[in-house]
Amino acid sequence: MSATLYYFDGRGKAEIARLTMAAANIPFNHETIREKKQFETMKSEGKLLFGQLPMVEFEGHQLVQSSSIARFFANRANLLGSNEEEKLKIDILFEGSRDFNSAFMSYGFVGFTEVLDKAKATAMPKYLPIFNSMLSKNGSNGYLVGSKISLADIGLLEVVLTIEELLGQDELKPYAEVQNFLTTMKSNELIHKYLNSKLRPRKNDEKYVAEVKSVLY
Ligand SMILES: N[C@@H](CCC(=O)N[C@@H](CS)C(=O)NCC(=O)O)C(=O)O
Repeated sequence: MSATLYYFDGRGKAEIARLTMAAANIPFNHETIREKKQFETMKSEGKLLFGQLPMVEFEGHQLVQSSSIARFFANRANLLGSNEEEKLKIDILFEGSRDFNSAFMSYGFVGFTEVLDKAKATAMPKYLPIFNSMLSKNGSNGYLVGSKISLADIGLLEVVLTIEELLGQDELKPYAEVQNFLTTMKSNELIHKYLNSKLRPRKNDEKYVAEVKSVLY
């Protein structure tokens, strides 16, 4: 059964859901919210538990909260670990990746260069060495935990793709394990297919920021 994702015409808080549905091989289509009226109608129909997007309709569920949506689909595809220790590691590393990713979430909304300068000065030197080290401790096989893709990898992938696109590959040069991880992830057939599809939104630009603001405020 396919899923329907409701979100703006960009990555934002929905991208982790898109990447996870892709990795879990769940077909999905996108309902783009461009006008305040659409958002208000969804809220008045009680479709958004916290009055927020993203929301995914799937098998009668109206799924909200981006990390919960990702966990739900990761669980369907056994991407949450195969024993208690793996499950705990994957969950902790996934949450860490969400914290890391939040450094880029306001890209365009509180300036473009300002967000990148701050991420370069704070989040990147904090998180990249940790993830690099965890990849090394797991045996340098391109995965954070075990020997196959997990939700932790999907979380890290989102932020590493952002760094590569917005700041360039050179930023990753001091982190050989992260570079190897990125190559491994990009060679995953399902991820590759999604990243090269029309479902993958473009990076934030002024038009996108204006559209989101016009819906929310
Ligand atoms: N914790 C939620 C936050 C979602 C969220 O903040 N969504 C924004 C759009 S990106 C929203 O709908 N804001 C409207 C509001 O909070 O009233 C998640 O991760 O899904």
